Amino acid sequence: MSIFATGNPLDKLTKVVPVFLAINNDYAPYAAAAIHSLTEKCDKNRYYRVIILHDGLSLISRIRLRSLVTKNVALQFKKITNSLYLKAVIKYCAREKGAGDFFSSAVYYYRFFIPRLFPMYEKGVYIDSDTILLGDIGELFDTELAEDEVVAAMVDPKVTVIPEFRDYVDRAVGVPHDEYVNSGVMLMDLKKMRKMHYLSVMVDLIEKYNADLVAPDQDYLNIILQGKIKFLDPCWNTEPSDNLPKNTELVHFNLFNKPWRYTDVPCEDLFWNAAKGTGFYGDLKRQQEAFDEEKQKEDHEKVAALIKKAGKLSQVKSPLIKK
Ligand SMILES: [Mn+2]
Repeated sequence: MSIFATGNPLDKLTKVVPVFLAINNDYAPYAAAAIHSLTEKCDKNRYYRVIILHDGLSLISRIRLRSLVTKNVALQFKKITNSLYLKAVIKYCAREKGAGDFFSSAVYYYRFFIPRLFPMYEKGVYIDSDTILLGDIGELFDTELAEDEVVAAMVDPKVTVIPEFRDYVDRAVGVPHDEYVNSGVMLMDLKKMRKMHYLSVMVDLIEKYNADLVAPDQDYLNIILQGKIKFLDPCWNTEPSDNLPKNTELVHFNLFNKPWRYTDVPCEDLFWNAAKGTGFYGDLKRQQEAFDEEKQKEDHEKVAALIKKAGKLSQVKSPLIKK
């Protein structure tokens, strides 16, 4: 048995690249496509450990995800179980919801449990399950952070182009829109996050203000780490388009036009090629076929409600903004 197979406390010695995803059972098929693309595009001479944070997965999901392991990519499941922090997040997510409450699952916050739950790692990469890799994730892991930088993430392209989001971020979140990052792809300095008690700081904010926000986990990240974020090259969190920049390393199907819902969307081939290598392909095809006009209408209404909510919240200054 190789050292690699003996578990993660030794990962530090063997310089394993830890890559985290956070999913519920519904996201398992998309995560599988992302992981499959990772195994195809990673450096075959390095070792990687994909760690899936979840809130309960079916047996079939586990079997299909497990079958994605390769000689140099290990896979591990970690169920996020009860803690005072999780209870606070679940309570916050369960508060009365209105139209435009898009990100209301506790799973969105799991990425910020990583520093506490994985003390054996000093650094880690987090990727959303709606991503596809075109390059080696190890290169993102190798990105150097300056002494005062806690995470590396990319300025959110949707926020720059949608006026309601831009105003919301500038006024309600209180972070200049050209510094506001997307939390879907991050290099995290776990040591620094532990040192500053990131999770505890976030939960304190959640409990103190119970604030109504558009993208809470991401808004808190930007508030807590303002001025301590390295801005990643856009190649690591690229929007799907028919003319992808040549240096694209990762495509993020963020917010709209998910290829498992719609046909004829940019970069759908990248997604389906990756999905083909997973046990979920048939399920995903059926899911897309079942996404009829009525469901598409619902989806569009949800997105419109999210944008409207951002516009409404941008009218008031959030109590979260430090005076
Ligand atoms: Mn995403």
